[in-house]
Amino acid sequence: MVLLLCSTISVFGQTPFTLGNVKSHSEEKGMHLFKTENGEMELSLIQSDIVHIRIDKKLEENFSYSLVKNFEAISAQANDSENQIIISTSSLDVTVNKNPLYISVKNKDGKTIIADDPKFNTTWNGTELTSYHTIFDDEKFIGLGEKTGNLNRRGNAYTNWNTDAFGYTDKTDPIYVSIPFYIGIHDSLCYGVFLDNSSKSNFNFGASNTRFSSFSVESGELDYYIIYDKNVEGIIEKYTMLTGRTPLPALWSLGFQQCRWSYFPDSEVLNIAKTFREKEIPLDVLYLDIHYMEGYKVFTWDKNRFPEPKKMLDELKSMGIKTTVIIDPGIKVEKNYFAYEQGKSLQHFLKYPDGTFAEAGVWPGLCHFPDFTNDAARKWWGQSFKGLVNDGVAGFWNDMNEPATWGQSFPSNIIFDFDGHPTTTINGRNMFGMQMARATYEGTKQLLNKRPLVLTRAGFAGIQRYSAVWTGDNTASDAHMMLGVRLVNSLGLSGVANCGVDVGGFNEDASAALYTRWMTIGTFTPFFRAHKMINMKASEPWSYGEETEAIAKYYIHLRYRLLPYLYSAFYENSLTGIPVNRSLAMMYPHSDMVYKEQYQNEFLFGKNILIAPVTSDAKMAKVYLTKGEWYDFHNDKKYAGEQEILVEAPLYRLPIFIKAGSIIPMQPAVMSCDENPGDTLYIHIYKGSEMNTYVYYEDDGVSYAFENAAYFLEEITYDGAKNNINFSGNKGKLNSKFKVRQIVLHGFDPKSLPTLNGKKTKGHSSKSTAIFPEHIYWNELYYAPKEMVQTIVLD
Ligand code: MIG
Repeated sequence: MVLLLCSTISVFGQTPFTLGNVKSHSEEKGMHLFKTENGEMELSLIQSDIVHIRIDKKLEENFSYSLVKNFEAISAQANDSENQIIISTSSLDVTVNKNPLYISVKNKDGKTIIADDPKFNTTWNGTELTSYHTIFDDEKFIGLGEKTGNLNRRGNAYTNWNTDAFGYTDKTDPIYVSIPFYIGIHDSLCYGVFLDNSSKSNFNFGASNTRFSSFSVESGELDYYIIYDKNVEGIIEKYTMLTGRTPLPALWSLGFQQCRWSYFPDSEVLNIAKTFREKEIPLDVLYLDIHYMEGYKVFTWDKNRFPEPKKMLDELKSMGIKTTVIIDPGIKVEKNYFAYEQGKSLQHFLKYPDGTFAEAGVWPGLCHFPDFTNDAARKWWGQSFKGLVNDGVAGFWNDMNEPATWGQSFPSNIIFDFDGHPTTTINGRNMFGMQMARATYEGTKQLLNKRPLVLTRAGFAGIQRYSAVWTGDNTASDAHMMLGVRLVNSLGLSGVANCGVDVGGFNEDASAALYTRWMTIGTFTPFFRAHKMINMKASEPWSYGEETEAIAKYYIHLRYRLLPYLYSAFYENSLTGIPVNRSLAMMYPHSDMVYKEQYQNEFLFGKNILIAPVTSDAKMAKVYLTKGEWYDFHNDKKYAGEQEILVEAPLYRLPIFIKAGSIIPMQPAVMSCDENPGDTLYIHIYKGSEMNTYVYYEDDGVSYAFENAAYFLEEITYDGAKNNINFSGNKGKLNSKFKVRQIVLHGFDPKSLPTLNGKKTKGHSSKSTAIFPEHIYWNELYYAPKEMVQTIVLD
């Protein structure tokens, strides 16, 4: 019998119905199977604080690209009574009510974390299957990856369907990447939900209603995980345990990157590179957009524009510059074009149900598309980079992989292999970009035998294992600059730490002020690349006049000084999934202030540096400082936390604050990561009262030797109460490239210098040069700060 939600609602014979009452329950090795009037549910715990639930009319074998492996059920105690079953672990009590079936999850304090709406619970509406949850009055929602809108997603609904969204705004949904994972926050607790289904899904966080939040799939089973932890960091760690973490990126890919649609011919590319060097503006990566190819055919070079690619790439290399080329998924249908002929004879292209190759128009004209969900096709694709790798290309930029095609509609009847679990566009579309990036990553990693740079526009949950993500075709506006900060912060909450935006804005011309401000914010973005659309004003740092150039140069230098700190943050991310850019909501989820529109863009860059992004026209900025004490990075002025402050914020002065007790390693600026930064590592310590441990990590930056402990790793502990700094000694097998370590103390009294590993130290006062060792005053005209920083240097 179908349990009617409301007997009067019936749309053309389709009446929404729920799972209904439990008819039978069985358990095998911790896996509980419930058969109900209208469907089936499997429920298990895969560890004490992660619940795995699957619901469908009839459950079948499941397959997931997002998970790093299959997670088995653990055995948990189950108490079966007439109306309910309670499954208990050391962290959770999961109650399954039987008549009708609905679930609630409580922590050990008896507080409800998440609970089905008792009436709607899990509902079919046509083929759409929805899980409804009671919404808490104070509940907030963060994450869901690359989604526009506010930090707190309450009151909004979103769809996951990878889409080429040129000219998107703060309201456009969906855009390029889909990550069906969010974090709910209420009653001083938090939880995560990961919906593991790549078909189109919808999330409603109390949009147009005050009763429930919900998530649904338009087809297939509802397969989801409820993740519990005491804090948001713990939830992200567990989510990335399920879906994977980002392997250490090449150090050079964290330097400054310059792009444009498109630099050509070769002489123009070399000119850009030389101008960076002449102007002493650091640069590690230059990009070649679609014009480098012959007729937009992937894996080819345009012979007129780039007659000797290897020679050009070698010349760039000698300047310390790596080259990244764009690679689109569409392969031109053209007789005798090797990629087409191979793909055709090996049958690696996506097909229609009648076995003919699917086709769509893109840049090269009519194209076929590799089935990246087929293992053999992925390997073939990966090997196709051989020529480019031999020429010396080190970075691979996967664009248009939503996929984007002229006309925007990739038909729904295309067959995807799904690694032996054939399906159609309905499940394949959202997975296409991620599997393309995977094929690119796996292939180029093998060919290079070094860490490749892979950048993708589309992706799905788990994309962080293969590629960096950029947020597509943004627009040169203040609103977009701020939206970009939120997108990066939200991607970080959703497992993707290595991400960035087109700094300066892709679409439309930026004003000098906007470009300048964006470069200062871009400095604190994990992936730092300026890019510009065809026929628009260029976006090199010197394109907007002298003042902009001076400020951009200063901030890019600052980026390079911070590389030891940034690299250590990526190292931490590779082990824990904790992002590099951290929305304040990650550390302070229960503070109402961090969600206010005025403050929602603030984030920590790494563990210790608070950035308060401001618009281009602002002269002053209101900043909310969270708990603890904070130092203004520009002048060492100390502020108490948990207050709103007003600071000067002209273009050269992005509001940057350092948490008291912080340890921040910095190096002298270099023109590229190929250049030796010199002998001295500067370890900045900001006086505080609490104990703080910092893990400093260093390796060769390019190879995989670190997997065999060829790294330098040291724990630095600063104990404010004991006024002692402790160095653990190297825990790896590699010596540090820095022979000298200089400790730079901020906010300390010269009369009470800290001890070093318990021993007395001497120091000498230094006027201000510590934070900005070489460059802050090189152009005083524009931005010498009024106050001087008082620091003490311990050699
Ligand atoms: O149809 O390759 O988002 O970064 O410059 C546009 C040209 C194709 C879209 C990308 C953009 C890139 C552009 N591409």
